[in-house]
Amino acid sequence: MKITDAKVIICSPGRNFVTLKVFTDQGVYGLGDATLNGMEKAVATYLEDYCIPALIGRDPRNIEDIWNYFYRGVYWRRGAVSMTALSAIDIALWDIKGKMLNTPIYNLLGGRSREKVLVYAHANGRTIEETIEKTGKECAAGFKAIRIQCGVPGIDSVYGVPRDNKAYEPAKRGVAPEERWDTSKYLNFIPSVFEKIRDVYGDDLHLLHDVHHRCTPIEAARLAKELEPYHLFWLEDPVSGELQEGLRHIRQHSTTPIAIGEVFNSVYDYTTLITEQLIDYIRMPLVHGGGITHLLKVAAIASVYHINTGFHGATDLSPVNLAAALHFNTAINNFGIQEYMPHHEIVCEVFKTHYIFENGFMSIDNSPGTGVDIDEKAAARYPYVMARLPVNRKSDGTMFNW
Ligand code: EZ4
Ligand code: CO
Repeated sequence: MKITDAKVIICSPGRNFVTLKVFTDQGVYGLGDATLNGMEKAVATYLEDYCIPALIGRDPRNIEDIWNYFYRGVYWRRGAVSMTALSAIDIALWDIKGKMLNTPIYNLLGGRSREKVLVYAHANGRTIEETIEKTGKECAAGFKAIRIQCGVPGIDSVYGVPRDNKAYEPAKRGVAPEERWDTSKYLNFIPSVFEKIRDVYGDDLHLLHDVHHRCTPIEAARLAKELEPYHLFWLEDPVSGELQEGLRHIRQHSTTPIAIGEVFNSVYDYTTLITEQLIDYIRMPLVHGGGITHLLKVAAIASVYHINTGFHGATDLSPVNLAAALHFNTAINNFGIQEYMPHHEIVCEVFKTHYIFENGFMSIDNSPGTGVDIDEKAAARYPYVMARLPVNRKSDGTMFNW
């Protein structure tokens, strides 16, 4: 069996997605997600100019070898752009294998470990009142776990909290906007949000919070400690994590569970964090972390240290990634939770999926491979739109040294 060709499809049904389609001489093709928010074209170029020419002619059944060819065989290893490209190749190859064997990917990963996959929703309010209201809406929709973000008095623009009450979308059209951030205002305010949410919704609901890397280790330690009474499911990306040892500060001061790594892209970003048990959840998603092949290894190492997965799953990760993640989450033992934000409804015109959300959980059927297909004619109706994630400065204009 041989790979005969591959192509990159960029479309923007509401937001940009990059999809890799790998063709074989058996008529079967595979799809991989290659979306890296704000850097879409860099990944597309790396795939088109560097990876695809080297992919053609290889046997798509040899996923492990192809993974190592594009990781270890490349002189300049790692990095978000190349790891996203490699993830897309890997997911497409697992899709092909599933289709060739007429079986869903979860079956290739050891079969079912669970009936359904716990997911969490987002409640993003500009004020505490709005956050309470949005949390109520997600509870009514059936969610058992909700990520709570809130505007902060005195800060104009809080990452991920829409100012205009529109859909969640941290990327803005055009060149990256510059925003101002004030960590002390944020730290003084956030515990009061969780106090009110617990007052209104009680103790059963799982609550999560995302710091988006906006603290130093000692600031993050203070936040984790002050949020302790509200029993968070996790505190996410409390620091950037580039300095893995920095997480020791947080652990020394608090029992709030820590999730990290939606911007990581290899197991080597995690080694100290895992082996010193400095975290509780792995955030690195399939689409940016080297695909199923690499995350299987990361999850296996994490499992030895009682660490679970909690993959990134915002709307800028395509339905191809979500489907692959649901297979992965269905199969592995140390799954924790999956982030889930429903895609804009026009995304369904382009991507045809086989997963459902029901009463707080998601499940995927036994369609072969990932179970996702792409309608290329529909994709062509939504051309690429330039959009970038914001840059933040302190209130006096200094760049942060997070
Ligand atoms: O900032 O997906 O946990 N979710 C997040 C997301 C990410 C965006 C980046 O593209 O932090 O909002
Ligand atoms: Co996050």
